[in-house]
Amino acid sequence: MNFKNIIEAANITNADSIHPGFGFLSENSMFAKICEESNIKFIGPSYKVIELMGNKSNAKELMKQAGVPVIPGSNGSIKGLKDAKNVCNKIGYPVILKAAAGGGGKGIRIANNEDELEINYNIVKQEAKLSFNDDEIYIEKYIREPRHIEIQILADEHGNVIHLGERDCTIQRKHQKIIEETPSIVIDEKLRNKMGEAAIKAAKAAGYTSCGTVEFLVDSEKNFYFMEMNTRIQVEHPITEERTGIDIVKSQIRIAAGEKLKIRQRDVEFRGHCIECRINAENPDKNFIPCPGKITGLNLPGGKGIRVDTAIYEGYTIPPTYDSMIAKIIAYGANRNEAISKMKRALEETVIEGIDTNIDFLFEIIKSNEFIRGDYDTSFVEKHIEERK
Ligand code: MV4
Repeated sequence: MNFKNIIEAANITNADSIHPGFGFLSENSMFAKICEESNIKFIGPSYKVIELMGNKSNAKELMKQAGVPVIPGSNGSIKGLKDAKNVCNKIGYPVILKAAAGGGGKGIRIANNEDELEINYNIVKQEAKLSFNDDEIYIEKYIREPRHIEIQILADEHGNVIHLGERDCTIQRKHQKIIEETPSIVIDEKLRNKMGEAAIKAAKAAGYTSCGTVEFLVDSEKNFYFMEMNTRIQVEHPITEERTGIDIVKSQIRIAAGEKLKIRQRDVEFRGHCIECRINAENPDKNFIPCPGKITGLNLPGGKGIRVDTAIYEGYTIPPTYDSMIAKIIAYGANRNEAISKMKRALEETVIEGIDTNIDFLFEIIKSNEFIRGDYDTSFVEKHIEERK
């Protein structure tokens, strides 16, 4: 997290660019700006776009102006409790209050009526002030049991933007994704094209470059709404790589080097089905408490259709100071059933000794009837946890 040391390391090693990964610095506009000022290419969008998308309320207003569907709500940020009440009376309850500087689930509360609005308005404002040092909030109609569908895009520095289809990231716990898949069971080709077009429109409106993700909520009637834009490569990008055959990180680096996109939208082909499971060092039986420590024994899965993205090895010690995600298992099959079978086999093959992991928990979800039917929404994991108690 030490900007100065990172820039110095880049200078000493004659690095002309920095890839920020998907960690803390990947969406830090200040870091991107310092890279630019140091003549080091930040492999990502411009710091100005990161900053613009970082304020979720402003980002939403921009998309609304550009004609991208957004969830009904306040016009930009809320000016006070009275303003909040007016907005909510207009859109109707339930509503959701969100911190403009938030995103990904921090600083959000639902209100079912005016009393709850009064309470939660102050709570969200306080939380936003404490977490982000920015108490700006906005309000939206609350959408019940949505699916979280995101569209991967690639945008070069010459105005070309393409999309690589959707990822269904609905299976989450406390706003942490656990399992992602593509294609989504709720998205057909027509809707994919429509959402892809909307994502491209969003990227163009923002003057976006590099790879990026446009997040949408999809309601039970398959209406889709822009939620926010992630200005980094994401953890779940491999499932899109496997289904399109496009190396997103390579594209990101080529774009940063000033190259034009080599592929046009009509060249993008979607093949088969891909699922990712995130392996975390945590104990699902103890409220998912992180479990750092030494890996004393390890067997990773392999074979056709299985990709494992990880850096762990036998003897490695997982430090307590980092994220608990230690590996990703990515299963590709000709169709969804095949991808599920391969994932089950891969999870069964995986052995990680010395620490607790969520592997058995992932297996339970993958083999559940709801998952197999593709019948799930954002409350699926919480319901599953309740059932196993
Ligand atoms: C919503 C919503 C329903 N209606 N907004 C959660 C994370 C943050 N990015 C926004 N989130 C939500 N926003 C409206 N207007 C429901 C959620 C939400 C959610 C979204 C995607 C995946 C899991 C979720 C779990 C709880 C709430």
